[in-house]
Amino acid sequence: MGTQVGVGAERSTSEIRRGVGAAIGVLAAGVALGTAELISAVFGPGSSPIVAVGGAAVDATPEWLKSFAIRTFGEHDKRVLLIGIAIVLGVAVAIVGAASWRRPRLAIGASVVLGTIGAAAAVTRPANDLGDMVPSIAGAAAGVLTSRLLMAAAGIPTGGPADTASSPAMRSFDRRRFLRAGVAAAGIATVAGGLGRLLSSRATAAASRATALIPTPADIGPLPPAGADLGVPGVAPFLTPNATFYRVDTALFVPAVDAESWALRVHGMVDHEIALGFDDLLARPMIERDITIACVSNEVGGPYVGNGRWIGAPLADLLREAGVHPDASQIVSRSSDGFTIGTPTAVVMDGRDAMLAVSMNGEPLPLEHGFPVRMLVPGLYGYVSAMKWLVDLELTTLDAYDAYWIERGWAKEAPVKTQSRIDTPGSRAQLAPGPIAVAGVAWAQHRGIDRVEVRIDDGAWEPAELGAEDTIDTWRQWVYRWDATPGSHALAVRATDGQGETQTGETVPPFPDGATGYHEILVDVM
Ligand SMILES: Nc1nc2c(c(=O)[nH]1)N[C@H]1C(S)=C(S)[C@@H](COP(=O)(O)O)O[C@H]1N2
Ligand SMILES: [Mo]
Repeated sequence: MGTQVGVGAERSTSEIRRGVGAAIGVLAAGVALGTAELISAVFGPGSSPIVAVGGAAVDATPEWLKSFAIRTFGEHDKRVLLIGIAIVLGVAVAIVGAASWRRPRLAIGASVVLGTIGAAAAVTRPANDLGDMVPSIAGAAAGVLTSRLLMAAAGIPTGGPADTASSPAMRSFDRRRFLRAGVAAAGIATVAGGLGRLLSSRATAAASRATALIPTPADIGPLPPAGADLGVPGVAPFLTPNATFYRVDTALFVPAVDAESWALRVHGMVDHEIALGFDDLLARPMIERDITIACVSNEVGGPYVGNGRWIGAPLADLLREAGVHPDASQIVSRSSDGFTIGTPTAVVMDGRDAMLAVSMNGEPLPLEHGFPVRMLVPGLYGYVSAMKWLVDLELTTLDAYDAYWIERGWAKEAPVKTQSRIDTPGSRAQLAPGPIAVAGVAWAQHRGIDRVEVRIDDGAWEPAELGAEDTIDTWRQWVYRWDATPGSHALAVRATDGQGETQTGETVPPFPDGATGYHEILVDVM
């Protein structure tokens, strides 16, 4: 049982009643706004009563007050306005809540008034229409419902006129019960509001992506040659479609960055800091290249590797303009959500096609793959090169800073290890005897693939046929025409890179600098 406050404790009771009533008003308003934010994610960011009333307030503010606000609060002026609105609203609903002991219908009246203000602001904002009233109306309804439930939990009579006419004494105030209900309401308000903000920022980023320009490259790299794709069913296509491209990142929610407000800062050990916006980046000469990227966490035979055609600005040129100090051995990149990657400067400057990419396979970068701008450095694992949602580049030394995964024990420098994968037949496949196409992909970015061999059981390594080479920065398909004989068989593959190094058969796990070992599968032929 919770703490019971008897009807007799008159003095303190009236104070508690007012406090409880005020809390109910604030909580109900919180749930109302949270609900409205969540629903505004469906109707568009402009339908949020907070955004609409805020916008209307800005428009209604006389010029002298606006310039006073900008003078006084600078770039925080909008935040000050929102805080002001929140305080006014909070005081109003607290007063209404405190009065609702005597006049329980007041909560409904207040909800109607506030909902109407929100709906009126939303529907009259430029570019809005009738549908934009829905979040405010739904929010008001949620506010009424919440205040009713909390009043019931607090023991406030919410019944008809007979009830209100009688003494509004606190029949039995169960403090624990009310606290539970209050915490639940606060939780709902926070989760709904947070989710609503999240969804609408995602909608803003998606809208930005939908209108983002794809620059015309000044330098178009080789197109995948005919024969890069061997056309064997079941093998990863030579260019990986965006929809099936692997995704690896620490982001719980895909960061929502819009191109219009995107900015990149290049700073640290440079002669001149550089700040550039998305249009500035697009105005730079662009290159278009096929580049295969891979994740260090990929197990032998795993899926975390893909090949895309990317358009971007050469990173080395930008760094030369910034004037990188000779001892600045590390480029630390940061994303909008605070993730960090460290890349050796020497690798980026050695002539390879390191770029700030804006386009992936003919489209603006998908949100999941780093819209609007990501970094790519052919030949390095993603965690030391491929920063998505990039917003900051800082030149420093390798000793001075450990990025996110380095702090967690992964290797500081991580060139991609030569690997090969059997895509078909699948592991444990049941096959008919006769000709079988054993096929897959092999990669050793920035060294290229010169040879792929297949071994059946304890037999000799037999050469596979290779797809035509695109560049040394891309993977190659391979196929081995096998005449399958009845029985269970182990099939293994190995690749040799462009420098004549054959991948090692020694099996090591991905930690700390990439897995090695042969991809081997078992099949049954019968
Ligand atoms: N912002 C950010 N960028 C990131 C990561 C991340 O967690 N956050 N992960 C990196 C890792 S480990 C890899 S393998 C690649 C994967 O890129 P993809 O998801 O586009 O395939 O992104 C890299 N860039
Ligand atoms: Mo990765």
